[in-house]
Amino acid sequence: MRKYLRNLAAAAVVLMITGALPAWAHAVILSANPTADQQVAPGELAIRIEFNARIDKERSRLQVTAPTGEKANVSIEPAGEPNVIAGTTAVLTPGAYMLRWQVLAIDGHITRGDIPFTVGN
Ligand SMILES: [Cu+2]
Repeated sequence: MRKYLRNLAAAAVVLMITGALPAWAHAVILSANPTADQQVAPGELAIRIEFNARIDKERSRLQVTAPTGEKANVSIEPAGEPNVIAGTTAVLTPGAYMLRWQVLAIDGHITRGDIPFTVGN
């Protein structure tokens, strides 16, 4: 939490100096698996989201909400490309799911979003 606050403060300082958020600095998705509204096969799902910027993986997270409403965090693999977050879910059974991602770009800006997807046969 303290680190999080420090990052927020750092982002505020950037704002004061530049007067605006540099558009290039925000982490925006370039490609994702799953994509929005995709249907995937039952079982473990390999999540992979590629961004346009380097990501602080330790301070980013992936969370999957099951059809039951139960939320499960998915561990982000520490290795790999610096602009990609990846992780593998537990076994998913058929139904409607929501993948929530939140990432901290190395400039201190946090972005987040939701990717709805379906598990089906
Ligand atoms: Cu930014």
